[in-house]
Amino acid sequence: MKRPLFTTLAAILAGTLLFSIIIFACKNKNITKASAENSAISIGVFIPGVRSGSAVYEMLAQGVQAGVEAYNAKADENQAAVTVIEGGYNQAEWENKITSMAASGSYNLIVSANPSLPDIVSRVSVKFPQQYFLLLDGELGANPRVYTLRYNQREQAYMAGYIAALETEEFAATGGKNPSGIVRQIGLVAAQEYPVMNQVILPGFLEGARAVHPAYTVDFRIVGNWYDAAKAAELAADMIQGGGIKVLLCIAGGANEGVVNTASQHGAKVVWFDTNGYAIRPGTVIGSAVLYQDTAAFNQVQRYLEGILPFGTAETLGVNDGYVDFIEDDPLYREAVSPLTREKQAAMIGRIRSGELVLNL
Ligand code: RBF
Repeated sequence: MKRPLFTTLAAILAGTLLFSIIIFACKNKNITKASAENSAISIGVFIPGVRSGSAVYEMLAQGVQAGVEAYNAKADENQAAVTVIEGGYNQAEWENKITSMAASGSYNLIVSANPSLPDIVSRVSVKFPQQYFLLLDGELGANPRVYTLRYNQREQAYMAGYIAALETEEFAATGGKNPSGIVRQIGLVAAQEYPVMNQVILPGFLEGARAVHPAYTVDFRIVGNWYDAAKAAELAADMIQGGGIKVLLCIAGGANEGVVNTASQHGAKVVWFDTNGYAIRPGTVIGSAVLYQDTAAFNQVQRYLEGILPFGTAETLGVNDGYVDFIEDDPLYREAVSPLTREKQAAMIGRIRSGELVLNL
């Protein structure tokens, strides 16, 4: 009688032990599997062009990278990783490239920036409705998987136009001769035409100049791409020598270099866009109307990683949100521009900051 009872107890004990071991092993396996799956939050950055030479794209890549690093430093598990993919200058290929990124299923989030992306992403999103997108420098409302942030570029261009006209006025007042006879004209060299350029930046630039004097006009020239510095130099030379333009704004990525070189050779001045450009050619670059795309990318990626990025919404941020600015505190600005011009520019910026001058989109 004793033996069977002992055997039964031993069998129960052994069975329980074995069961526990199996459960423990399974649980452990589940934990390992779960953490392996969640450990990489994958973010893909699509550069619509080439990173080098285009400050807006440098800021995009750096901002995403920094946002992910800041998050990883705080998070124990679920670390995030970034892959940057350059789309290249052939804009006809971008949609296929973004489609491949979405089709790969490799990215929890695809980040990109420029005003042509919302249309492309709308089409890709129909084919891959699960894919999440964060788009800067563009606008798209009402797609539940897409968040967009654009900058108030009317303010940015207005501040550029204002300094361009102030500097041109100063040139005329100090007896500068203009061969064309058209004194109140400023220049804009753009890489290509696109809706934001034609409907926001060019009109904003002119509006800023006309706030200095209503007679201002803009000589608007197109390079045809975002890299041809020789072509941009040719256009700038014609504007300066033929048209008597004294101040030019350039928005042409890598081609900007040609405008700066030509301007400095002919005693003309340049207003820089998107980043602080004074150090590029001290004395020639007399204004920097900037946007903080690095901060925007950093902040929005953090929001995404914290699970609070409001997909389906479109935000517009400007001077009073801290995303658009004119750099006044650089010693190279103080050296390049007269105290009176700086004073007038500062007063105008003060009017935007105080809300007296409202430049909504
Ligand atoms: N800006 C650049 O600096 N480099 C580029 O290669 C570039 N490519 C663009 C392509 C398209 C189709 C569009 C619409 C804009 C592009 N931009 C580029 C302009 C950029 O988005 C922004 O408008 C300007 O930098 C002015 O803030």
